[in-house]
Amino acid sequence: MRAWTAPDVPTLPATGPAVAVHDTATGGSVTLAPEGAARLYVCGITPYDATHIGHANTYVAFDLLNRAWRSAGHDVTYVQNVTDVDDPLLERADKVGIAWEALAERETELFRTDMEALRVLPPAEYVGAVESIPLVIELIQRLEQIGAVYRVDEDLYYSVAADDAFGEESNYDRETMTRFFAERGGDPERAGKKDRLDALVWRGERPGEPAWDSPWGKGRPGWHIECAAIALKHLGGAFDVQGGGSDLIFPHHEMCAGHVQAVTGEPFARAYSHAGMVAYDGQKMSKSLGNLVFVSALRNSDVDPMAIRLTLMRHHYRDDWEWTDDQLWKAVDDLGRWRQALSGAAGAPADEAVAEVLEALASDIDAPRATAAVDRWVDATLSGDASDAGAPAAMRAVLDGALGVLL
Ligand code: 5CA
Ligand code: ZN
Repeated sequence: MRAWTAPDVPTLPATGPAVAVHDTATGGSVTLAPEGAARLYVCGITPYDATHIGHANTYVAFDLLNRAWRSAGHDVTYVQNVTDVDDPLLERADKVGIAWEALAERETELFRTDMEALRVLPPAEYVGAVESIPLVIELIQRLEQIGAVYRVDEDLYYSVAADDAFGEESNYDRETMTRFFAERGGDPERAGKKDRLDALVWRGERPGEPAWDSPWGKGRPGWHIECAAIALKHLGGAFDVQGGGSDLIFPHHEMCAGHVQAVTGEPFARAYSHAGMVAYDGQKMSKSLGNLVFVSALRNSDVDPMAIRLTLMRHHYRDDWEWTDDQLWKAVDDLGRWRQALSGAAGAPADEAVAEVLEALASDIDAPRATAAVDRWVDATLSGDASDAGAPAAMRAVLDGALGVLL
């Protein structure tokens, strides 16, 4: 499907260092030295409601990774899915009485405009689940050939025993896995499964639900097989980073990795990177709880999207944190000062700040450190240091190109 319009990325005044990220699987830092283009997959939205600040936090985090790679001189092949058929989408469409396709299309379009406003670089491939059904069928067939899937009534399940590395992405114990599996769309109690954690890969047709032809009868894809098939097709094996929010560590990313590793025998991704959860009113911001702050609602009330972006970047992407409006208003004020410093004919020398922004982003996407370096340059400039005529232009370029803040 169509992605969104790419913002211009200016040439930076300096080249960034090699990029390292924290890897959930090993618990350590992985320096990513891609040969050729860096390959990034980030799980996309399930489009049944508008983009909220939690989503935006995750996509801005991986946008900073994308930009850090580009700053280091790499091309980036970025792939993202849209879960445009799944239980929550069908349930919502049913509740509000509109066609699920229309709901998915409307919310995907809103997401595109939100991402554009936040200056998130679009993926090279933006791929829907529905259009990927042939890929899903092909991957299930490969799993079938190695005996990794079995039938339960009209459904097909993936056997977690098929991948020797099962559990090595999340590193959770069985009890934690079972709890998250039940909370996040799994069905540990389903009778007839070989292992409580085996994951649905093909859901046979149910009355009133959309269904597509397959060798196993009409039905629709399971959730994990969708991202596994899309990533394998568009990025190949052992791509650089699989990204998403930390609520996707298990079962989603564990199962995606399992599905692909079982058939290819090579790692799904080199690193698994997870953004923290944003809370609101004391709980994780989530569509099911309804405690949401929508990006579009803020934009509709004249909030500068760059202030939303800065509010997110004041937090380390791996931290869990709670959204409050005063952080947003603080970001609005900060941007006012940044604009003022950039508008002068000269400013404080910028070399150090430029280097620190690039260094911070390359070391596990440390946006708080990067934005603090900008603050220091702004403070020095507003205190009257106008010794460098090239500084405002250099800072403007690094803000736009590396941090995605166009002022
Ligand atoms: N379509 C699937 C992924 S294949 C899905 O999880 N969709 S989603 O719409 O529920 O979430 C989209 C992304 O936003 C995921 O990476 C998810 O981890 C992230 N996310 C959801 N809620 C929050 C939150 N409160 N804070 C931070 N990230 C969140
Ligand atoms: Zn996914």
